[in-house]
Amino acid sequence: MDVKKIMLDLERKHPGENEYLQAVHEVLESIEEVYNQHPEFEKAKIVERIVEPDRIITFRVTWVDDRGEIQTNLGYRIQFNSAIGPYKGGIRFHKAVNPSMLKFLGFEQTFKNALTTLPMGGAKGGSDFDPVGKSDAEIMRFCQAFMLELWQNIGPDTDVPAGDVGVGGREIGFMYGMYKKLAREYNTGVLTGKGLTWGGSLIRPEATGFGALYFVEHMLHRAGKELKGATIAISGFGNVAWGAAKKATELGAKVIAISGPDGVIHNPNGMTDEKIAYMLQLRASNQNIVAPFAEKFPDATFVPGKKAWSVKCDIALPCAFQNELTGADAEELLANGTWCVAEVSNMGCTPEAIAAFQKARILFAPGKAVNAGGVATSGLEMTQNAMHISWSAAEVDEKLHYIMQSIHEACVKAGNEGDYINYVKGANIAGFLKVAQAMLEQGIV
Ligand code: 2IT
Repeated sequence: MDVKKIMLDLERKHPGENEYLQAVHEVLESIEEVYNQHPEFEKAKIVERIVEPDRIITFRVTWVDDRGEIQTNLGYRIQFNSAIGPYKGGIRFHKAVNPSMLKFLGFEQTFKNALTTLPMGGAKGGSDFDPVGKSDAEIMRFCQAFMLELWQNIGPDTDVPAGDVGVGGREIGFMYGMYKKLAREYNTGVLTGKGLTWGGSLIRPEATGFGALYFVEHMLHRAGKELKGATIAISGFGNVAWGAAKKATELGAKVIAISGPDGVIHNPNGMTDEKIAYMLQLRASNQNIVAPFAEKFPDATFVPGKKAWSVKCDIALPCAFQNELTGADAEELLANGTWCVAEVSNMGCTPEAIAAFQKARILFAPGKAVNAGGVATSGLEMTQNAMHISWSAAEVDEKLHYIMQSIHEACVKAGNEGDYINYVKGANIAGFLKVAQAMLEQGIV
């Protein structure tokens, strides 16, 4: 494989798709050596095939806002790879959504899903609909209009969407309601992240954050360190940040920062149950600001315009958006003595930030390994739906534990560089080999 040549070809075919090109480059760089030891991959042109989505579905979504004005957004579903199972991945509602963003996410999802040990292919969808400032009724009408277009492309054995940024339990509920009306079937397995009274899995809301902390526990344990007493800075305050804050606090760490697009909350005394519960209220308000946290809890302070990475911490957990932690942020964290960074958001760190952490030899793990507990628990939700049963919280949590441990082991095995575990390389190689092998065995399709 000639990484340079493949990247030049892709840049020519997909000019300006920066997030997608960044995600592909990171994976190709990591797998190059292993790939070249497998002439059968080269012969079957696995790399040339794996970097392009199977198909992209694009549609117009028109809906009426509360003032009676007609609004038009763009909707997408990117069915990236179905070598190891039906397409699976979240739906993102954010004003910056475009094909490049969803292609990067679908590409990452393919390898992440392979790491989970479960049979799921990779996909991603979404819209440039901006939930900020929208009423619940507007969100419902948008979700219904979105599903009116999408429903014929999805199904429990075809493609199973879930939530992502801007899409949580409320939105999944509205989308499922419309799906059910159109399909005239009670096909719960068509979406995951559902409500607990209609096919949702216990622990799914918590799973991305919980799984991330289980992964971090394994990383720390291997390095002879522990979570108890460690200070943690978390970016974001949504569903993923909430689960991470909850489990980190339960395990004895102190969450000293959360953040939003408006600035950072310094929280020197750590989290309480009340504070953690309030994060959910902030998210549900559709305002996308974190400042009210400091009005509600006087021992916390709000610093406008600053990121979570300006706070001195032992462990940094990006939980918000891609490329939210830059090279400059990485230098600031390192100067402040941070010794572990685990991406909980997808591609949360820029390539410069990752290079800085790896050069400093601190613990660093990529999103596709750390945050895989979310989609893994979606897989467990699909299993429960297919069996028409529901497992207890303890059963799901135990399976999630086992999956995160397996992912950690796979990363250590494939990313062991002797004196350093390169978790980026480990996750990319382990995920790639599984998908590539399946593609090889299924012929040229
Ligand atoms: O990025 C992700 O893995 C998710 N947004 C969850 C996807 C899923 O299908 O549960």
